[in-house]
Amino acid sequence: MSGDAFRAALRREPAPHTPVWFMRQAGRYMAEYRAIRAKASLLEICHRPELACEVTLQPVEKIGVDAAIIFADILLPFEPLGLGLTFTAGEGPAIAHPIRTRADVTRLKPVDPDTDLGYVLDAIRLAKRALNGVPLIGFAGAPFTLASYAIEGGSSRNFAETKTLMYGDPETWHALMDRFATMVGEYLAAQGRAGADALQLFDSWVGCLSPDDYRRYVLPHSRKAIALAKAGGVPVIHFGTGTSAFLDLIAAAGGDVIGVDWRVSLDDAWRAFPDRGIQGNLDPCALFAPMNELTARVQDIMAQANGRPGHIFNLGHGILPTTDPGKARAVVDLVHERSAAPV
Ligand code: 1CP
Repeated sequence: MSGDAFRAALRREPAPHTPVWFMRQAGRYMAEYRAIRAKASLLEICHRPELACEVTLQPVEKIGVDAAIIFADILLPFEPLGLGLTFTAGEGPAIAHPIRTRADVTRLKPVDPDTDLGYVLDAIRLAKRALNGVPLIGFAGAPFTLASYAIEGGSSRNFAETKTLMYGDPETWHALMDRFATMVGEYLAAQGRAGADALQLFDSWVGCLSPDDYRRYVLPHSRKAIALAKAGGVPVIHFGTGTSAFLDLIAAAGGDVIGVDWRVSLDDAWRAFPDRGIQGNLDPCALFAPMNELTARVQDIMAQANGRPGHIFNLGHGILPTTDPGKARAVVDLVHERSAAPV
């Protein structure tokens, strides 16, 4: 069963083949997703467990991945926090009340994941049953990446407002990060109780920091979030992009598996944290390359992992909306063929 491969890799045990899934695997590159999206907004899909469940299953059926990730978004907790969340077509998320001052942090409403985000937990319970043994990943945004959206008011290029608060008012910064760490840790633990087999913490934009800033302003908070998440015994995957300069610090936050992007080789990453699993790290743009080039790149990653237990094949960041689903399927088949134990 392919579910065994993912579960074994999470524990760094030998697996029948290298498990593979893709970040953002349920989404706009799939016609099946676009058909549902034509009838419901992103937030509506998230709020309705039966729709979220349906979208969660699509890449398992169509692409043949070894694990599903629950359909949700890292920004959903902004609704119960009172930040005002909308998604605008083409422009991404917009936060109505960005955080800039200590008073803004004090004003944040308490969040109880079991009630305020209960619809995500319901979707996990539904998907878990429908998946019939295929592992299900729950997820949340890491404190830094969440703080960047909350402070900037949306997506950002250089994180100027985020760093203005971080450098200019460290007390308020740490108060906000501590709030987010507790909330995210409790939310992930609740997803584990609802049935998730693994929990991924997305620190998508943390690579904008220097190693020293990461150590001072982020590490204690990510460590707290991961410790709370792991309390229920469900393994945690800690993912970031642009982290090659501080992989040792990412590992120090405590994840069981570390997700890395294509800017670092798997050999180098594994040297930085020999006692953890590794997830990655095909460039999402490699899926736009001709098939022979794509095959060579997949094989190169397999060669670097060299059959070492604890490798989960993935992209280095989310699959892009213009990707051909046939190419995604081809990568899954290649990884399975090249790693299957001879019979
Ligand atoms: O309307 C749409 O369909 C818009 C696209 C979309 C989708 C499919 C958004 C808007 N969110 C999602 C769902 C989503 N978001 C999933 C489930 C799909 C899956 O993985 O199978 C997941 C895991 C996320 C996580 C997420 N949301 C991250 C972390 C992962 C990453 O790619 O770094 C981030 C940063 C977000 C914020 C977000 N959500 C959506 C947008 C446009 C953005 C902003 C991205 C940016 O700032 O550039």
